[in-house]
Amino acid sequence: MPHPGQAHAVQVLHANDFNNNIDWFYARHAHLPVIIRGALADNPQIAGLDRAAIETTLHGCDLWAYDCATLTHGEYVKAETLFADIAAHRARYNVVDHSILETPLATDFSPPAFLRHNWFVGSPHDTNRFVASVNCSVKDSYSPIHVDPYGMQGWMCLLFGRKRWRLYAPEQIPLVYDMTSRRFFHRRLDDPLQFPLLDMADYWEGEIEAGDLLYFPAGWAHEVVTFEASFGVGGAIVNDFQIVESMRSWLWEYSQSGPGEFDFVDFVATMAELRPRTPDCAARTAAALKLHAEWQALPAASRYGGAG
Ligand SMILES: O=C(O)CCC(=O)C(=O)O
Ligand SMILES: [Fe+2]
Repeated sequence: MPHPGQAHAVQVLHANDFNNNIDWFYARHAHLPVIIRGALADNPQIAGLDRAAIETTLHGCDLWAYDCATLTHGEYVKAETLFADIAAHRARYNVVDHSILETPLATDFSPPAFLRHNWFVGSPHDTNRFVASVNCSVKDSYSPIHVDPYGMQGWMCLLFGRKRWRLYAPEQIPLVYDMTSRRFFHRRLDDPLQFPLLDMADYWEGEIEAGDLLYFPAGWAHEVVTFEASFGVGGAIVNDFQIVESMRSWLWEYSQSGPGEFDFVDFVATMAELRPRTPDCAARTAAALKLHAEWQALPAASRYGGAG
């Protein structure tokens, strides 16, 4: 009998537990997903917004929305259309990564202090839009298992609502991914028999509600169920603390679906020169770039899983 996967509860901490110390956060906590209570203490104007105030603030904004059952087929939707859907329990759209910079919330918002070591801020590759985004989900939205691009670390903090996250470490991915179709298992659409290793995958699971922030490390796959209409702020991070893991994840992404929108290797090299902020930055970046060089030296057929 194959061994069944282990279910773990995501650890819950309070922002005060690590005193907003970035080094302590990465040394002690950031190797696993974690839920952090009280993480918007630096953003009283944002944290203080109730549902009505959020609706008023975003009125007139076009938000980039995905299909709420698959997280595909993006299109722009008016914020008031989304809030009308929420009120009517109409499940059509899920906004998960619309840059906060394109909304009035940007003026008041700064990421939580322990998550500010982020190479996306001010990079020559125009990556500021990844730093913080708004999330607006109708009840019963379901984001199937996926890995965020560029092996980004991610976080999401809810202002209202409730979501359950299930997360898989990078080494579990082959158990929940079909190599032939190059697709992750979709819990609501796929036949589990097509994914025979599924039950062997270890995962971490946790629920967030108003005031809670969920963080996940570089390259972790995740799926999210929205139990109650939710609104929050999230963000993405690439930095030298986890640059090797990000590079490994991006190389996998590249081999499955291409390089993404910007030159990740140049991004890593230039940001490491601009901002060697941890003592191990040079060594970690060199290790990440070496992974890329070794991958590039492979014959093309191996680099792209034989698909050419
Ligand atoms: O909230 C969701 O439905 C998906 C969120 C997500 O995948 C992310 O923030 O990376
Ligand atoms: Fe995601």
